[in-house]
Amino acid sequence: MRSLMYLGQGRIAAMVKTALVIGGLTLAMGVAQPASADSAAVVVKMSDKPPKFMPEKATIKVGQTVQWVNNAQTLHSVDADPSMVQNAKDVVLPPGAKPFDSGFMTPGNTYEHKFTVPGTYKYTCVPHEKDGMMGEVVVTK
Ligand SMILES: [Cu+2]
Repeated sequence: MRSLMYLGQGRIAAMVKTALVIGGLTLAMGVAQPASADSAAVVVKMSDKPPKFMPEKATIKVGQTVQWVNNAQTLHSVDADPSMVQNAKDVVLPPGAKPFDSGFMTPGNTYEHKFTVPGTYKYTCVPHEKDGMMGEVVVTK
């Protein structure tokens, strides 16, 4: 009888331990996710139909990072380099800001850019420039 009781208590103790471990893992995952989301001030997603940046306009503070996520099914890009696009007027950079370009982003890929110069940035997606896939980032001081 006694040994059975001990066995029962041992099992309960093991279950509590397992629950604590699972609880700890959930807690650790719960903490890790907001931390990674906080590293980018704004997330801009890309869509195929129609080809668009979402949101098309983002406002951040100087020193913050924008993360672009190609969660669509086709190639997209983030291009703020007038020499890389079809129509240089599709790109606007504030004075002193360096051009940037993600290159082709396959579905599931992300690209991040940290904005250190305040002002208005206009960029396009090279595969969909002619379709009017344009984005804007306003960086405030
Ligand atoms: Cu595109």
